[in-house]
Amino acid sequence: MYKKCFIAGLPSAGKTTFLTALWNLINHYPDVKLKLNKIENGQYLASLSNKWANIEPLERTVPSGEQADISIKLELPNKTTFDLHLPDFSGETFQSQYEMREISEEVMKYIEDADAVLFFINVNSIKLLGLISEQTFIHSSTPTTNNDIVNRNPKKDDPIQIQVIELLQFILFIRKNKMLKIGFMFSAWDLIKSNLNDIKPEQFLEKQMNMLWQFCQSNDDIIKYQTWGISAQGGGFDEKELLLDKEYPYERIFVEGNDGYQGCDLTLPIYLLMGNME
Ligand SMILES: Nc1nc2c(ncn2[C@@H]2O[C@H](COP(=O)(O)OP(=O)(O)OP(=O)(O)O)[C@@H](O)[C@H]2O)c(=O)[nH]1
Ligand SMILES: [Mg+2]
Repeated sequence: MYKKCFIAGLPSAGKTTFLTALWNLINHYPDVKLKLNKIENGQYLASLSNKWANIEPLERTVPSGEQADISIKLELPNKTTFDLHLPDFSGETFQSQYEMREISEEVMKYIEDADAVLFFINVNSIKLLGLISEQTFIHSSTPTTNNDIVNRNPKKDDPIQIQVIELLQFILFIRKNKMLKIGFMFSAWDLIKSNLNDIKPEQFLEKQMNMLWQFCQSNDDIIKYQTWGISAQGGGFDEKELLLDKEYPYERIFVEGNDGYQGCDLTLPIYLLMGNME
């Protein structure tokens, strides 16, 4: 059996950190849903794994350093094995698709064939909403000048959820509206735990990214989605000492589902998203 996960996300969405943590976890932790059977080309993730274990920043994935096809042989609970293909694309690849309407044939092919999409969104890139009464407004009498409009920088100025919706529309278009299974992976979830402790990933989508939530609801004939809170690094670099105290690096990983699951199994979202493999 052969399965393909498409990993999408804007720059700094947490894609490479997830893949590196996943690699470390399946190599060292026996109690995962999908167990490691054999790695075909693990060089890339193995080389990042040390940095991750020592809480050192990973380098940005630049387009020339993309790993289009990482292949891992995994074992299902019923012992059958399958090859999981995952790419580590650069966030710039997705942003140029958003901004320039350009996409490489390689990425297009991956999108067409994918069994599921893991869409990474760094919660740190989302401005948390509050009540209108809590906001401080600056009332300006100066009308917006033409210059402001001309200087709009879509990558920087457009809200993340607008960019995500646009990218999802591209993906649906490329797949000719074939049913799309999406896992929204809210990365740096440790920041949410320390700020909005009891919010579940599904509520985060509905409350903090309401337009994206509505987009998914109104397209439920072609989109099936799940939401996950993911802390693949375990915390920020300012918490390094605390994180290094753990006996095994994988103990820092934190995954939260909507059904109450809280643990370190990064393979669980992949397993549940793929569905019907056994
Ligand atoms: N606090 C916290 N920060 C995280 C976590 N995971 C990733 N980050 C931070 O998020 C930033 C981006 O992470 P990457 O994994 O490099 O993101 P990427 O999606 O691969 O980005 P590109 O390679 O630019 O496309 C880094 O500064 C990470 O340290 C986490 O679990 N917690
Ligand atoms: Mg990366």
